[in-house]
Amino acid sequence: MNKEQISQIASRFSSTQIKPANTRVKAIVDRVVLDLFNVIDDFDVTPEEFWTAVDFLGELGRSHEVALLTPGLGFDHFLDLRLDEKERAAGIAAGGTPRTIEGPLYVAGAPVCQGEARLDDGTDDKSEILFMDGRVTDTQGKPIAGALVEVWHANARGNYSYFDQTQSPFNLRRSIVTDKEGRYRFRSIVPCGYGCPPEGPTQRLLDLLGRHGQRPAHIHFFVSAPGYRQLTTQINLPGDKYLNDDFAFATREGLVPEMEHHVDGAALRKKGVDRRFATITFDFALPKSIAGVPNSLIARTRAAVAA
Ligand code: MBD
Ligand code: FE
Repeated sequence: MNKEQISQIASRFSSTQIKPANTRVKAIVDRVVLDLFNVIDDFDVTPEEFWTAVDFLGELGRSHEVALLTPGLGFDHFLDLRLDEKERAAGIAAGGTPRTIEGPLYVAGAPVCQGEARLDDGTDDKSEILFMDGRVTDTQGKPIAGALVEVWHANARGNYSYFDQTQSPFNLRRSIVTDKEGRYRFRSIVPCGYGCPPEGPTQRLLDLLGRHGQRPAHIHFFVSAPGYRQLTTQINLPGDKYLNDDFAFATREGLVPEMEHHVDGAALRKKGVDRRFATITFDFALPKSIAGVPNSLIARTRAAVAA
């Protein structure tokens, strides 16, 4: 078929409207259908291949992996790049901490702590201990008291509580309110990188693309304060094999802080711990909200557990 015939077929289907449509949904669906008709024709997709793809999408949904495949195909990072672009165009102050993708594993309702928190439930006494601290400031470096730092990360196997029911509720998840100097600090364990479920549909597709499904070790944050733009970001731990080879394309300059490792007895005693620990200091800078520019908190379906 030629492009003209394909577009005639698609517009015949699109003109079957009998009542008012949502014009935006209709325009986008019409376009997606036309583009996929062209893909089928350009690649001479067989019916068997088509139905294999339909089954794949069904399995992706049943496995709750739709929002796992999207970062793997780069959609989540692409949306971030578009938000960056819109903020630049709106004249929003540079100098804020870079955003990066949320990922599919946030859970709302984590315990709220004032100034400091312990994230791990203490059951992992083998992993390196992590002490992380820093400040939330505006883009001029002025501290923001009472900012909310929501933090979540994986355990030593790369698994997240709630999705991994073997962990205690809200393990490695807390919401920390900054003190009057804008400071937060927490104790946790050093997380390991994440790998897509090896038997799942996402990894099966990645295999067909000749790709791995690994993320470097990382820690997620939502940082918010009244009058400022909400920040969704992550830090990566330096030295990870996948640091610059993240299947979800989320590593960004400015989000890889230094991490110091402490092993000597005096340092351990001073911290009151009985095994090696790492320290990270990282400040978050938030631009002010601007009237008329939508805030950056994105509405999407998220898991939530009553506190
Ligand atoms: C993760 O932990 C994650 O952060 C992303 C983006 C995708 C899968 C697992
Ligand atoms: Fe993650």
